[in-house]
Amino acid sequence: MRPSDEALIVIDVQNDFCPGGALAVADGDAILPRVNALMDDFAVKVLTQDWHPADHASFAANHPGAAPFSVTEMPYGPQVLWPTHCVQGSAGAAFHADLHTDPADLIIRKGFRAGIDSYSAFFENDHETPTGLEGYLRTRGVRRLTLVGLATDFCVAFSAIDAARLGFEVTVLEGACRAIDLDGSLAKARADMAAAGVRLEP
Ligand code: VGL
Ligand code: ZN
Repeated sequence: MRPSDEALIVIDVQNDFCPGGALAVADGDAILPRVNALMDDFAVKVLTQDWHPADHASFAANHPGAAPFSVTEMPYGPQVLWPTHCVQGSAGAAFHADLHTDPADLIIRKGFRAGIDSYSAFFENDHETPTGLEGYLRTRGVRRLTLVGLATDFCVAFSAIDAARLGFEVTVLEGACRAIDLDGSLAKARADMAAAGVRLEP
């Protein structure tokens, strides 16, 4: 068992990001055995859940004429317009049935404000509205984080970079993640994580 100052953060292992889902990540479900095994190793375990209202501004369907995967300008910067996914209470927003959710200490939901997306588990996409996860981890005495989940190049990378900037020691286990890889986003995310001091391990 890892010491109590280390936490496992499992990012968005939800049906919509797995094969058959609305924003399926290739092989997204392949990470499940390793993620479940890791949960047994860590004293502190947090799951995140992408959790959008139906009128969410990140959905292409809410921008007449916009194609999924196009990019628009939001008040907080550029935003990819996604297929409608992880709508609050839908089957797609539920955790994958094989994910061991019972051992989790905390489930943190993000992206629930209609006007702003939240890739990171720490801050919404304006990079300033906190989710509360930092306070939870600090008050539990956590200093080191291991991140796994979906998708490597969006929610995992944004979470890892924010965590490193907040002063946590961060490792991403790439073998327990899968990427969307939109227009080179995976290579960019890997470089950005490395530059932020995130340790990338297989
Ligand atoms: C994610 C795109 C939109 C993710 C969430 O979990 O990486 N990507 N919403
Ligand atoms: Zn989302």
